[in-house]
Amino acid sequence: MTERSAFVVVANRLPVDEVAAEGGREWRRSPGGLVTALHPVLAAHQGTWVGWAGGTDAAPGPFDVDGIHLHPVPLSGDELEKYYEGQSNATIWPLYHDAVEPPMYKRSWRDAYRRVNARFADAAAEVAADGATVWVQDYQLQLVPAMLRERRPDLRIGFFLHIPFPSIELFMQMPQRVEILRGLLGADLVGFQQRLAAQNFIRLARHLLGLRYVGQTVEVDDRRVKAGAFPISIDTAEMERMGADPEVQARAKQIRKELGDPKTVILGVDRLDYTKGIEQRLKAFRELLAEDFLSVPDAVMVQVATPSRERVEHYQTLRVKVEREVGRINGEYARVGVPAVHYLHQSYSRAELAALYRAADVMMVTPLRDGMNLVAKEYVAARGDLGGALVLSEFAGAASELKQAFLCNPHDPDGVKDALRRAVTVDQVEARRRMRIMQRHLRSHNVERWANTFLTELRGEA
Ligand code: ADQ
Repeated sequence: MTERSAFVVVANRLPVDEVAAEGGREWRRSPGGLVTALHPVLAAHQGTWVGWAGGTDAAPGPFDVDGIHLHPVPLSGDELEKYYEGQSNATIWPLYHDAVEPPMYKRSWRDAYRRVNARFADAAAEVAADGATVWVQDYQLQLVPAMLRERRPDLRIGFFLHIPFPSIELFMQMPQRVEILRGLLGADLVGFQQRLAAQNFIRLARHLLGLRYVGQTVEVDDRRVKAGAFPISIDTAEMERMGADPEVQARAKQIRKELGDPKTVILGVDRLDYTKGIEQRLKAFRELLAEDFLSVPDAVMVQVATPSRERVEHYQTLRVKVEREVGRINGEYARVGVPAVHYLHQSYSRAELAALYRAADVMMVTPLRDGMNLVAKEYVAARGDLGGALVLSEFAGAASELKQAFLCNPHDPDGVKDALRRAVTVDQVEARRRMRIMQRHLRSHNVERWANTFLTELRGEA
């Protein structure tokens, strides 16, 4: 029998990657804030992480990495297509991001989503010790809390949604709406990035199921379900260290040199996703070039767009649109050997990202809607030199905290241009003042605090 844990994390992916090693392949902990934040809690409680290991061959049996038990959940090729690419990323993802692309609804996707969620619930029920705390993560697993409660009423169950939670009007489109809402209400505590999202959720419970609520607490049968805002953050100290690393700084210098030592380097770093506002940002850059406010080679833009969800149709269309816009800008404004936009459809190491952050005079984070956006926070934390300026969309969760950024409405092209103009021309004293305030905030509001606040509240100790 598997060893049972007093603390269990359930997430779509396990926090490990399979890499080539001496004598074959081995599992390594993947970089990322969530696992960094949860690692100490998991290690202290003999914790288990339940999730998909990647791949559609038979899943490996349970194994340990860095003192954490990992419990793989298998997915078939058909389930990957219907549960993950379909229901999670072509129905729920667009709907929860203000339907900036039309959500697609399919019965077979919903069925797969239900089946896979049940498998995750079974796995969590199997590994959780009596009275254990289980923390379920994100939109792929919204049915798990209720399914798990049915199997194991003794557990303390938390759920955190990393993406926005939509308004009632939008949520009501979903054919599976009652099932999803009931799924979430299986938790004792449901956490969101933003206060507004928590309010949407509470009002929805009344609207759709006629449930009573008092403050942030919904009454469900004889239980109380609490909703609240727990804005996620980054491992601030790690990013500060990376930004201060002499090798990273040397690399930043080299990047600027390779770009032709321009006066202004403008940077975008995102997963290639239609919620991130990449086209809007490119358009603002193009128009400022057209107006001669910026000119090549004095100003260049670097857009890193990590490949993402490449088998989902919306993502294929987006890639074509972004690459067409990059081609258009370079066609009009580049010269031989001097591109206007450097477009990189690649993944990078944390150190290379930190070097890019250090090399950029202006960082553009312009999502049409984003739960939080960690790139904005990483950029600020990497700038121990107090250099650089951040242009940030009001529609990113991060905007409620990083108020000293140059905020803009990404749906308004003139607004984006204006913010970019102000960020390019801000005087140094003012820019440094803004950076300093945002850095101070991130030092105290790091990902460790996020995890602790949620877990304290979940255990009823708050
Ligand atoms: P994402 O939509 O993935 O996350 P974000 O918060 O920006 O968005 O996180 C992306 C992460 O990937 C960052 O840590 C970034 O450094 C990294 N990354 C981006 N491009 C990369 C590249 N080319 N190479 C390597 N790494 C790269 C979802 C929600 C967000 C929410 C997070 C966490 O959509 O709103 O902030 O979860 O809750």
